Amino acid sequence: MAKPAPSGSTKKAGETPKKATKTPPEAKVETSFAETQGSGGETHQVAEGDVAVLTTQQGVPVADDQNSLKQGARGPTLLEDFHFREKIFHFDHERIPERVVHARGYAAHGFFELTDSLADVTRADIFQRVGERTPAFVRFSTVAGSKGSPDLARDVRGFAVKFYTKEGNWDLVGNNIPVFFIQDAIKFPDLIHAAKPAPDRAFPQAQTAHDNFWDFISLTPESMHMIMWIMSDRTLPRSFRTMEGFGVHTFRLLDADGRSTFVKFHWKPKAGLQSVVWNEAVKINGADPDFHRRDLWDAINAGDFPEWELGVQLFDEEFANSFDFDVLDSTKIIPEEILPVRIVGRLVLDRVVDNFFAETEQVAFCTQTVPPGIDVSNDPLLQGRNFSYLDTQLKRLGGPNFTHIPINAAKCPVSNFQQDGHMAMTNPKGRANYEPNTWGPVAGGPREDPVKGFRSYAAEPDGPKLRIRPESFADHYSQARQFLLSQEPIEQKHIGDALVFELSKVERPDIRSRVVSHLVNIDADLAATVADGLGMPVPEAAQAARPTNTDLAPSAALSIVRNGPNAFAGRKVGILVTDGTDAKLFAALTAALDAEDALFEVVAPKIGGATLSDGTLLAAKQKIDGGPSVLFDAIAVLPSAEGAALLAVDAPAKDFVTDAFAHCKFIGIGPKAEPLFQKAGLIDDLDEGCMPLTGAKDVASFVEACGALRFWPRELNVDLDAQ
Ligand code: HDD
Repeated sequence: MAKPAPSGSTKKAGETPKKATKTPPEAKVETSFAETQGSGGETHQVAEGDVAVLTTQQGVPVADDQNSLKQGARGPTLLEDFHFREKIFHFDHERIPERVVHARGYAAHGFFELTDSLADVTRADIFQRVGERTPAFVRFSTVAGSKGSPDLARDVRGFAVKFYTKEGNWDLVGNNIPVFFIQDAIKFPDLIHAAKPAPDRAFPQAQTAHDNFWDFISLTPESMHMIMWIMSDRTLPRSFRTMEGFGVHTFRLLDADGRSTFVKFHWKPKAGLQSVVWNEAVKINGADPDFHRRDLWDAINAGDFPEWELGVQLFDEEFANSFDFDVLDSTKIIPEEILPVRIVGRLVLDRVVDNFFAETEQVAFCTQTVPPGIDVSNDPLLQGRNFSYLDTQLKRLGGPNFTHIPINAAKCPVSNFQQDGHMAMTNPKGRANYEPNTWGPVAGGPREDPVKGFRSYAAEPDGPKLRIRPESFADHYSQARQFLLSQEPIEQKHIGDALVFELSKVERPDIRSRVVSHLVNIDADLAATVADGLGMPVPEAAQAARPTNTDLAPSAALSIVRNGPNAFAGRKVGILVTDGTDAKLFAALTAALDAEDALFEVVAPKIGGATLSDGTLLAAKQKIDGGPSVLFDAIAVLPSAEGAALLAVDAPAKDFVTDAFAHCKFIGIGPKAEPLFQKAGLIDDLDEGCMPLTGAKDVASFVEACGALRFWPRELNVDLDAQ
């Protein structure tokens, strides 16, 4: 008879994670809605063992929620049925407009902890006291897709952080890429219209591989630096946990005397940078369209709290004027090698939301929400955003009181004379709703505080009123080239591949050609590779407003591969087992993964699991058809001899190994697995990334090798374009 089942699911056979330094996660108790939610937002306590009575929104107990009120058993439904009407009315109004961009997103709560005081340059309260924690809420998103689009679209990721500081909220509304497509906000509607589905046919969804997008891009040379970033694997993150974040614009920090220091904000993931490959992304979207949100949910609930360091690049007017590019131009970076990033704090996400709509959907970020000591710059993209975000919340959340929604409300005192409006939730008592006044115990409050209050930087106006793009914004190619040359060869190859793929979906040859004409200004080799991939001649270089500066030094900080973790912690192995799998080998592998703080999922022909060689019944997390290898960072294939013979004729099992091979993953091969690799056509191609797993020694080498995340040399053997 089978022994009791160890869990075959994630996180070390279901145990609490070993990361002992972390606070154990609060268990997420699955409850029914009605038991926890009061209509006024308060919690209604229900005595243990009791079930709450179902009520209408007005609190009237409901006797029958199965049948509408009818005239006779088979008669028409009556208008008088207020319970039915209220229920349907509320359902009909459940949806609010999705965000016009960044509609698909996922969020979590956490805190920011200051590790290095910035009191020397800013009076912002959040940056004063080392060790102090400030509550934070972070929403990650894709840009172009609608709310239900898949997570692994090739797209920029939003990285929006709301800090609930003691002197008001601060929204740092950034992306996972430090530059942007356009320099002036007036072009934002055009950019987004071009990227989103075409208005006549309403496709394609959540992708840029179409004529409209590349038409706009080919006519917008300022986008070229961003194009290099979005064609890189930065737009295919493995997880929200493995991507950087950037404030993008130059902001200002202000000290108590109003002195200004320019600042650029960076988020650096503790888990290291990691992306997936394009073919894998396409398949993940089918296998698990919620791949990123599931990953965040699972990691936080397992106590493996995602963490980022906050870094700042600080500089003054003199540096700004000496820098080759305009610091107000959002299509440019300041390389870390020129201006180091100073780490000043950490962001930890340690709590999932209770209700997706209330928190993730209703959270409203606004770039202009800054506390005293932080200010905006004249970057024309940021200036435009400062209008757009407030405006969009009115449309999306329905009124000016979106700041009363708990997720948006400041966690410090709020007092002013603004009143009423739709859904006003925090309503002051008393008579005076104007200022100045002489009512109240202390006449006239609340009053301004000239010392504590927010003050803008006293910038001097910069000349006549004009619609003009400054000369200092005119270089469109130099940093695009610098980014490209900062990549490892495999990363450069992926950029070329992505351009060929995207432009192959563009139907008009003149648009393809115009895009490649810009690539000529970036790098002749890249232009030649892409032209060859498209089967077209290399066109003349596009006319450049400024010639490309080919002397910019590459920056190691821009490569994903060079900034990986070199460890397998937090990553996941898919272990394929069958009846008769060697129990000792399975135990050795899972123990080694445990020791590495890595995860695993058991994949088996049947979801009920497999009976191991010692008679243990091992539950499966995935049936083989539902758990393809694209869901894992590496795979181990440990069937018994009989099991391997069965798997060898099973298409999903063959896909499991061929996909892992094609995606350059490390593959652990159990002693009896050969028939599967034989039938899958891989047996003659196995390389050093395909490692035998026979005993403890092999297992240790395999887990160690997995720390490199991918065996990149293989890609040259599995890609026709590379041969
Ligand atoms: Fe934006 C949402 C990031 C340029 C107008 N943007 C939005 C979100 C992020 C960004 C992360 C989602 C916030 C959330 O999770 O709720 N946007 C950026 C970055 C930009 C940028 C990093 C360039 C540096 N955006 C930009 C411009 C405009 C907008 C130039 C308009 C002039 N963005 C919006 C918006 C959104 C938005 C329409 C849609 C939903 C929302 O604001 O709350 O106002």
